[in-house]
Amino acid sequence: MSPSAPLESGQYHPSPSRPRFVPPPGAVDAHCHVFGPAARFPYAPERKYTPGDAPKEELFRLRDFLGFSRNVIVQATCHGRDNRALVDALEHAGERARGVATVGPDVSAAELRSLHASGVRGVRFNFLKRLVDFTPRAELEEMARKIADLGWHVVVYFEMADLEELAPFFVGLPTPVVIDHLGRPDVRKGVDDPSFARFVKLLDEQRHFRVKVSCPERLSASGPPYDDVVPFARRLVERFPDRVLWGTDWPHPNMTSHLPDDGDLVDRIPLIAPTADLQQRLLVTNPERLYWNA
Ligand code: 0GY
Repeated sequence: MSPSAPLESGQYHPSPSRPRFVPPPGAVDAHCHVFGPAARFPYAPERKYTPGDAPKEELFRLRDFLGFSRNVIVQATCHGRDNRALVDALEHAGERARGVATVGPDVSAAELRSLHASGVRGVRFNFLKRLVDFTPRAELEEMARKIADLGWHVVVYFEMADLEELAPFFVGLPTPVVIDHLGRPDVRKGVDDPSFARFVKLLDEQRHFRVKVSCPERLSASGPPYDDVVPFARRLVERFPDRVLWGTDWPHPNMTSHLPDDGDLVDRIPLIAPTADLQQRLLVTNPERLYWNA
């Protein structure tokens, strides 16, 4: 793949390899972002990082190159509550994309209806201190109440070390809950560590929770090809085959150690979902139910 413009930021891989794994028809990359372009969609003043531009054209090119049919584009913190770049990408993609927005507690019913018409089906609550300032729980609850009637869900991003404190809040949410990036376990502790067992138990008990088996590049201690993350993802896929989602996380904001090769990430899929049936559910059935049939 050759990007249309040279990379200035060095933020995403300029020439990912073509994956050997062929995703099934209709496959969804259920976690990716668009950034800017800043000249048209400025980054939020309150942002904690400033990415290089990663515009929709590059995302759609990557989608096609990797053999995917559809994207779920997730509003990233660097755009704050300004969802214009997301909406622009969704409107250009039509039925080939859905979105997850960031809103405030004061969001109006008309704004939510407009986002829904553009393809938004969820909001994201981010609890990573390096990415966002604290938002009072009452405000998050207010947002969740407002979106529940639309059939939307809440995407949550947190560190597994914070799960115990956050879990009661998640359990009380009136919507489905989608957990980002395997719940961010400390993979050095191994898949049988009690902290991961508690996470699995929470998913056992909360049947409206789902989890993205994404982002090995952020969690791995061993580095590419992220073999140390495979047992975590595979355990979740095999135990919750109807509640897992997969995504590239392109363009991989805040990765400083290396630029992940998106083709290599796709080639991890048969290791975490070893049968055609599991792959179909992970890549097609599950995201379709949540994003296209909601
Ligand atoms: C991700 C992960 C990160 C960034 C964000 O919204 C964001 O800015 O989520 C991260 O830095 O771990 O999913 O994109």
